[in-house]
Amino acid sequence: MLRGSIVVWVLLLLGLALGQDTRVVNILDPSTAYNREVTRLLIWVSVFAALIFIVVTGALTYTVIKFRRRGNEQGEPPQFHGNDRLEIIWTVIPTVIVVIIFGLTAQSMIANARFPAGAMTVKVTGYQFWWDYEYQDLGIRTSNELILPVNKPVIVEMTSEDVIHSWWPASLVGKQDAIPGITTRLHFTPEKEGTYYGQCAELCGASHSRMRFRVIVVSQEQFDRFVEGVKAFQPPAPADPTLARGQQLFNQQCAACHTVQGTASASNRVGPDLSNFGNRTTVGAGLWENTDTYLIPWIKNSPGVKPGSKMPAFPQLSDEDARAIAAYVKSLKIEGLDFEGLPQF
Ligand code: HEC
Ligand SMILES: [Cu+2]
Repeated sequence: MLRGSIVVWVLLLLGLALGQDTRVVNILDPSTAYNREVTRLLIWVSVFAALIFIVVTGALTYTVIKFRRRGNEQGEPPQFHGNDRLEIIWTVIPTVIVVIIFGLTAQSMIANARFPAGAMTVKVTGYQFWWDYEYQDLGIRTSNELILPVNKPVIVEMTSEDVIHSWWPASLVGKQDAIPGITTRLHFTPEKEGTYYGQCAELCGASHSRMRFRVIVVSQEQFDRFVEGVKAFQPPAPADPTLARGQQLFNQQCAACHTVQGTASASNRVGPDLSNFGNRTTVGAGLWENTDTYLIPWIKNSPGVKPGSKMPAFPQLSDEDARAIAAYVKSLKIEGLDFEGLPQF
């Protein structure tokens, strides 16, 4: 048993040490009011836990040393029962600690439950294994990477189209389940520009761990450009024969499931909105960098690289055709917007 648990710990530490992805889920990032409350609570709870640990292990150590068997003492030491004073003390102190922690928790919960005034509402819908975003007040849609303006409160209304998911951008706010047929809500105000790592936090199928996302927080000015760009989006006319070929293949093979705004054929919602896919920093719902290295295998064999993906494989596509399609989907972008290179949280 002991050896087993040592092995588990060593493997765990090794796994952490060798972890390729340096972005870790960090609930203590104090960049939103929500997480500052969580951090404050954690510190208080840790202080009390440390105090209890010191007192209990101290008393135990003292007792073991003081009352150990000395020399050739024989038999049981004198026995006694009950000590009212001691029992009252060890009942009252833990009760006081629990009441203090209850008060602090209630205070934080009330602070975090207050819905902000003047917030923007975004509807988040979970699908196996990706996320869709609708900015209801603005009448625009995007997928997988949620773009938000800095210092503006946002209310996230969440639901799911299949099983229960949970939307969790750890450095911004706590997790919230996305449940079919029900709307759940979260709210927060991002205070720092940057790219925030997000993860589905409710086991939802084969690619649950690969159901990630990003929240990209930009200046108000950049956000306005993004909104204008999405509203006015028209796919660019193919600039060369490769792009023309890509567009043609896309309309034949892919338009049945995806939306590309401004096209008649691609207006479907089985998969993510690809209207501004060229501006995405990731492919596969936050999984890989959005480069040909990952995009081309994705297009040819999505379930092969992301088990359980509802996007079918296209084994009939030649390498050249897959490259042409990749070039086309990457050409779908709002010019003058670049979300790469922001600080990462
Ligand atoms: C049967 C519906 C369907 C068809 C056909 C389809 N897709 Fe998809 N596509 C999806 C789904 C569903 C996802 C989300 C998969 C996931 O992340 O789990 C997706 C995801 C994607 C993504 C990643 C988007 C992101 O933000 O990460 C790209 C790019 C993409 N598809 C391109 C294509 C191309 C190109 C074709 C044609 C060769 C195509 N799709 C055909 C359903 C489809
Ligand atoms: Cu999920």
